[in-house]
Amino acid sequence: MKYVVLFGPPGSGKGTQSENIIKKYGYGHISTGDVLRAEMANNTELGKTAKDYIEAGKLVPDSLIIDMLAKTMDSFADAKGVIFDGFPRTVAQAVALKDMLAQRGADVSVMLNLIVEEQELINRLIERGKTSGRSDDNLETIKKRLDTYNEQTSPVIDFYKEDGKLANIQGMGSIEDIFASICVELDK
Ligand code: B4P
Repeated sequence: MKYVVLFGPPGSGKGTQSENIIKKYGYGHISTGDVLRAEMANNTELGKTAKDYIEAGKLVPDSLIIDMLAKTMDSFADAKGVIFDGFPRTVAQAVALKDMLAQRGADVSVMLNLIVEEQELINRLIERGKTSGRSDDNLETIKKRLDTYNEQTSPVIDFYKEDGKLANIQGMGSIEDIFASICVELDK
């Protein structure tokens, strides 16, 4: 089974390309952002906690995210592959994922790192904010999310580089062209 980490800054196209991968490869999918938004919509305890972090452009604490992910891992037992979309976002999460997979005799197959210029990220998220209704898609929060990414999330790239799993993907250009580059990596 392939375990694929789909990685990149906010607005780099993780959710967009996950949909394409699911359609073509039939992999299972977990987006920590989607799960958190569902928890927020249902006003659960986790959702109420997550809301404050998300609206401040910060990361939800590792312990909550790791527990959340651990609960879903076994639901993928029969899948052909699994896409981790927006997870891990810290080195501690990357270590936790490695441990969770090792307990199942598995490991991450590849980390797809979507590379997109900062101004393009801002433009995409402002554009998405016009229709998404997402409380974190406004300029002030977008800038904080990018700072959070640069400080806490980008070190995850080195973690996977050292582990021999890093595949850089040019994330600027058409959704189709970017997906074609992703397929080259997944078909290896
Ligand atoms: P996420 O839901 O993961 O969202 P994202 O990073 O904003 O977006 P993504 O990269 O998926 O972009 P998309 O494809 O939609 O996270 C939200 C928040 O949840 C985080 O800020 C954090 O607070 C919290 N969170 C989530 N996971 C966490 C974790 N593991 N630990 C702690 N906290 C966590 O693309 C964006 C837009 O660009 C779309 O409108 C799309 O149509 C457009 N687009 C995509 N590709 C394009 C292209 N090639 N050209 C032009 N436009 C494109």
